[in-house]
Amino acid sequence: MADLVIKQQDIIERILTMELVRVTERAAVAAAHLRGRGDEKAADQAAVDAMRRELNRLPIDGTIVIGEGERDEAPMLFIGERVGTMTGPKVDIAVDPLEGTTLCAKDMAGSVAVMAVAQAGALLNAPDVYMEKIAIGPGYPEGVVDLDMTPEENVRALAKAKGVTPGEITVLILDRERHQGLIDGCRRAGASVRMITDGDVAGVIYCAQTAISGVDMYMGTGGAPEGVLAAGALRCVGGQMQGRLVLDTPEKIERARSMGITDPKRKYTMKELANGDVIVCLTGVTDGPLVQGVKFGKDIINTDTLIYRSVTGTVRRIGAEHREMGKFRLD
Ligand code: VTB
Repeated sequence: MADLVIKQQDIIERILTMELVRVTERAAVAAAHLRGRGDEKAADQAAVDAMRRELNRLPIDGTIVIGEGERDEAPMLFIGERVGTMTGPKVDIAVDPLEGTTLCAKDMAGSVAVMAVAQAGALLNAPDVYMEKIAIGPGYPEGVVDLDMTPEENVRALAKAKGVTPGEITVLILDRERHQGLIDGCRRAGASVRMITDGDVAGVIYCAQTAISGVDMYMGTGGAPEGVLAAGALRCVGGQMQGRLVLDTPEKIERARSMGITDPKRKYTMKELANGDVIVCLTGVTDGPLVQGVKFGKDIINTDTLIYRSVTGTVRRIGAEHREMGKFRLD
C-alpha cells in the first residue's frame, strides 16, 4: 500500500471520536453479561450484535475491512459488510468485537472490545489468517529490530539501542507451542519472556508503556486482524511494528490475492498496516492492565474506554456511568 499523504478532506471528523466510544462500550457490556460462563461463542456473538447495531447508527459510510471472517461463515460484521447511516465520511473499519474470547469466557484479565476507523483505503485489507508480528515502543532508531532477524539478534539489538544488557529486556509472547523456538531464542540471548494466553492487541500496546508494563518487545504469530488493530493503536502512541501474513496454503494465497495482496511474503510496516488518520477505540470487558472491565452496579453500569487518534497522537480515557441498564440489556 502506498504511503498516504493525509489531506484535510481525508481527516475523519473529530466528532466521530466520541461516537465510536458508544460502539465499543455497547459491545463490551453485551459481552460482559456473559463473562465467566464458559461460552466463547455466545459472548462473541453478543459483542458482534451490539457492535453492529451501534455501528449502523453512526453517521458514516463504512465498510468492514477487518471483521469476523467471510460472509458465508460469519452472519455479521463480515469483511465487506457496509455499516452506518451512509450519510457521513467514507471510512474503513476494523473490528474485533471481543478480543480475547477465551479470556471473557473464563473471566480472566485482558479481554476488550476493540475497533479501528480510518479513511477509506488506509487499513490493510487482510484475510482472517495468522500474522507474524514484532513490535517495540517509541524512542528507538528505525529498523533496530526486524522480523527477518533471529530472536537472539533482535534481543541483542534492542538491548544495545536501549543501553541495557539483554538480561534487562522483557519480551512478551503468546503462550503457544508454535512459539517454542522463539521463546528459546529470546532466553538464549538472556531475555526474560513473559507469556500471555491471549490478547495480543494489548500485548503490542504494552511495548509503548515499558515503564508501566515492563514489556520491551512483542514477538510472535497471532491473528492478522489483531495485528492491524494493534498497528493502528501503536501508531498513535509511537513505536515500531512489522507484520507478515502467514499465507501457507494455495487457498490462503488466493484469498489474499482477491483482496489485493499480490506478494504473499510481504513484510508490512506499522504504517502499511494502518495508515492515515486512524482512530482506535477499546473498552474493557474483563479487568486488565490497559482498561478496567465492565462493572455492573445496582443501577449503574461502569465502562472504561481508551481512544487513540493517530493524527494528533491523543489518547483519551473515558470512564462512563450508564444509567439505562434496561436499555443496555434489551436493545
Ligand atoms: C491472538 C490473540 C487473540 O487469537 O491473536 C490469538 O491476541 C492467535 O490465535 O486474543 P490462536 O489462539 O489460534 O493462537 C486470540 O487468542 C483470539 O482471537
